[in-house]
Amino acid sequence: MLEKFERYPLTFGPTPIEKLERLGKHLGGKVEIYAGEDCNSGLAFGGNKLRKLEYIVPDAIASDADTLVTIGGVQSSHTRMVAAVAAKTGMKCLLVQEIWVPHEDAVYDRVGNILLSRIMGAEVRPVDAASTLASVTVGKKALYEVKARGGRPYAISAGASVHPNDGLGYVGFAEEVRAQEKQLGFAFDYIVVCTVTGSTYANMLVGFAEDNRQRTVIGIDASAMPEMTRAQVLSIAQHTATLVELGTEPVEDDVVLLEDYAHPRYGIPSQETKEAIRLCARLEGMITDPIYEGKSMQGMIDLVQKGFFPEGSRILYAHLGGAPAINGYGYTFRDG
Ligand code: 5PA
Repeated sequence: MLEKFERYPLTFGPTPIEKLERLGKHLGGKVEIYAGEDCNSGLAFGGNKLRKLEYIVPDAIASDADTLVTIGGVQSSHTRMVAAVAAKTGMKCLLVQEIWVPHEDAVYDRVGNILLSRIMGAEVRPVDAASTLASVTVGKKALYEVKARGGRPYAISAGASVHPNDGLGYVGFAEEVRAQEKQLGFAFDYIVVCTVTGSTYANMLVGFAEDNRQRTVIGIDASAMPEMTRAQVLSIAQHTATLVELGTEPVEDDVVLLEDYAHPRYGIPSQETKEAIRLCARLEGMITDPIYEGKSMQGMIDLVQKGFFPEGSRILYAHLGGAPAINGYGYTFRDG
């Protein structure tokens, strides 16, 4: 579905899929759990944004931009990835980092993702965020500022979602998994994916709709604004379906977004999220973060324990990166 679109390679290529044997056993051994996607690039620890950015960078280059401008929370992984891509493509980078999350660690705005962005040479601008409207204004101001300095900005939205081409990367993920399934000799019954700005999930859904498996992709909301996220997932999925000429239009019932795991709020892990992070770290040596992947890990564990997946199911946990954020939660995990 993707041949006609230009791609700027930022990832290694197909990412390995690994069986989480000990976690599966610990949870009763009735289902098989696999993970894939975490180690997808040598750029600044990789992650899901790179797949999206591979199809956005060609447009930025074609527009003759010299500065990538984007927005995210203080421990945004997305802003870190945009900083890495700017470095790699020889552009400048301005990052608006909004204070979305109340935090316990005094160094929250000095470590993890934001630290890496600074090291990669991005200009990092922390701002207080009062509302979505305020975010739009701050974003616009940043663009004006780059222009006023004589720069040529290219704006990338939060999470690289809602860009006309952001969907292609995760349609590609589905194509990649289908090829890997041929080698493995079986197909996954379910795919579990963390969801915030929506395009990772929305576009996996489109990719797996190709062989009618869209409802086996389970989105775990980490935004704590599930209605907004659900609407955004559907609208992105419909846009991408048209773009790749899927031939069918995703409908509301295709969006299986579970909202029980985002509490108490975006960026703050619940007791259950912390337990899930520890469990998968201790059984598998696999690191998930308190903002995103820890919540989808918690969701998957809970769903296995509840018997949501029929016995014998093979589940693919899409690990979307994000681990550097854990450094901002040193107090939370001070005793392990
Ligand atoms: C993010 C997003 P979507 O935004 O495409 O739904 O992806 C959710 C997600 N896992 C899942 C990780 C590690 C993520 O970083 N991160 C945002 C960020 O600013 O980093 C866009 C919110």
